[in-house]
Amino acid sequence: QNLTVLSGGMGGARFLQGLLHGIERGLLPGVAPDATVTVVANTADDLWIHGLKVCPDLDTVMYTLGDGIDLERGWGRRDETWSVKEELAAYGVEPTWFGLGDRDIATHLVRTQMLDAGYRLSEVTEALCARWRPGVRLLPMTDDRVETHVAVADPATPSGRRVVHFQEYWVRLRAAVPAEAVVFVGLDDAAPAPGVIDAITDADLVVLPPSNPVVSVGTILGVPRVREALAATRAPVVGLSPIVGGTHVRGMAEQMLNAIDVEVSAAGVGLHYGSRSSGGVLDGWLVDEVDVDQVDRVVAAGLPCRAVPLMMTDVDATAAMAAAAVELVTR
Ligand code: GDP
Ligand code: FO1
Ligand code: CA
Repeated sequence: QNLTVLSGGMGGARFLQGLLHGIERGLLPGVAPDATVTVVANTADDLWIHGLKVCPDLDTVMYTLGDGIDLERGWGRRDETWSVKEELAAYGVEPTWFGLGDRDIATHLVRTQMLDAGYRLSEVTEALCARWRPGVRLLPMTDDRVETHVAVADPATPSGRRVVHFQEYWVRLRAAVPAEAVVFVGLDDAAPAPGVIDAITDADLVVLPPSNPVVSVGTILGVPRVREALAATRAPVVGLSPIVGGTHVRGMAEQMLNAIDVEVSAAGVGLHYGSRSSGGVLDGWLVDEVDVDQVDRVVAAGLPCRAVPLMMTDVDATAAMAAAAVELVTR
């Protein structure tokens, strides 16, 4: 059996930890312990910095499942040092607001060297995973350059707006100002990376984990041909809400949903993804128990929906979420 997961960084990675735990222990109804998992990861957070190509969501999944992640930060390497960052700051080299750890820099050096030698991002990712052995097949959503940029108010400019890279919005501005618009530079011209479409059409189950619905899952859905593959696949497609009790659990999903005028609620996100029977992508949608009052609205729209505990407090809790997701669309 093949499961395919469309993932961002931290939320998707934590979900994947629980999913793999559940598969290994036979906790998912009808899913054999030897089932394989393919991850299609968002690459629109990527940025070029100090001449290096940084891929936050690919690296967060790879480091988390490869047990190299810094658990407290949720990104970058454990046991990290910051000498290069300090030296760059001493030279007054910008940007100083985005920190690359010394160990993490090795990943970006390998990636940049391979890209410069003509390898595709998917080949680079495969090479990096040969070391980290994440236990999943990790695919970038595309090998083409795509970057999320965010428009924020700026009274100093003629238009009253300024566009910044997503990382500047999130890391330097701390998403503390409203996102007036989100732009996915290059997305319309991007081709799905090798294996991405097959991973969706040949899957036995496709999961939209509790990742950011705009800048993680939304970008993957925006890669040309991905939506068609989801509409065509024989696999059930099930999603889990990243919005609990009317806001995100962490990050900036609320600001991103506001930017695209989507209601910041578990039902709002589920209906935004839409039921496959009405042109959307989902066959089932899980919301947290605190949002049980929203279930009827989702069901009334033709999308099967259940309220279950949806906080990824540990791998067993996450495995239970994965089991509920499987149950919702295969029973
Ligand atoms: P990022 O790329 O690092 O931002 O990570 P993702 O996009 O994969 O996931 C971010 C999303 O995870 C946020 O919108 C959070 O609300 C969501 N999230 C984080 N922890 C939990 C959790 O325990 N339960 C649920 N339901 N969502 C969570
Ligand atoms: N997040 C921060 O808040 N501050 C940083 O300095 C920072 C550096 C960084 C370097 C590599 C990397 O893979 C991720 C990094 N992140 C940092 C996290 C990053 O913004 C998030 O992982 C996602 O892009 C948000 O979806
Ligand atoms: Ca991300």
